[in-house]
Amino acid sequence: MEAARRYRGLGVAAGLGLVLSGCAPGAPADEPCLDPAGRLIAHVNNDEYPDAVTGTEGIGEELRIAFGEESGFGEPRAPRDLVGFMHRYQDDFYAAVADFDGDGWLDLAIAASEEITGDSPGRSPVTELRMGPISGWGRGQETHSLLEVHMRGLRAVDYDGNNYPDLALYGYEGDGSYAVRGYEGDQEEGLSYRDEHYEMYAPGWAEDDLPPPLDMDGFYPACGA
Ligand SMILES: [Ca+2]
Ligand SMILES: [Ca+2]
Ligand SMILES: [Ca+2]
Repeated sequence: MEAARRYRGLGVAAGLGLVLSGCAPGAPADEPCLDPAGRLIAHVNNDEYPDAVTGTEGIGEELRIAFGEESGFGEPRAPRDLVGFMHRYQDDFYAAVADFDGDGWLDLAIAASEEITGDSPGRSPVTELRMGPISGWGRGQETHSLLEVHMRGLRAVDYDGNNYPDLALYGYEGDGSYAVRGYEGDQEEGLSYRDEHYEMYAPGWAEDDLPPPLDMDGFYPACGA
């Protein structure tokens, strides 16, 4: 609540700028930053209140977005809440956020999967990249399809250390095997799939197999710094 109050002044300025320019959303006025509690404070949707993102270090199940409101941050929303009405009754949900195309708005990678049953992988009904700003219920400005795999994890990473966030996907390949696949982010191309990040694993834990999560401290300044 404290953080929302502290950043509101900047948020109001951003809202005003949009009204005056009267065009499609430009970059948000405030750069994302890390607050003392380690939350990523950024404009996720295109309103005047900064939002708080947490849980970026796991495999995407723990991601939460608390949208800013007049009275502070609202109830954090989980990937299930953001996936869309049609798919919220799937079994498992994964999401990762980062500005994958470098336009200043956080983008949402999101997947909904059924449980693994039997040896064949099937494919997840939702494997999408939604370009920000992202609405409070997870809708983006544009939606792109990610690889049609049986998703078991999503994480924002940095494969090449080039200051653009990348995306690692963890998927069930069938016969008890899992694979990590990777996209690289780029300001001009957006995310592009890269064969060289394909790695196959026998049964194992996603958290051990995925590349390390994006180093938030390295990517984002401290709020107010
Ligand atoms: Ca907001
Ligand atoms: Ca973006
Ligand atoms: Ca990168």
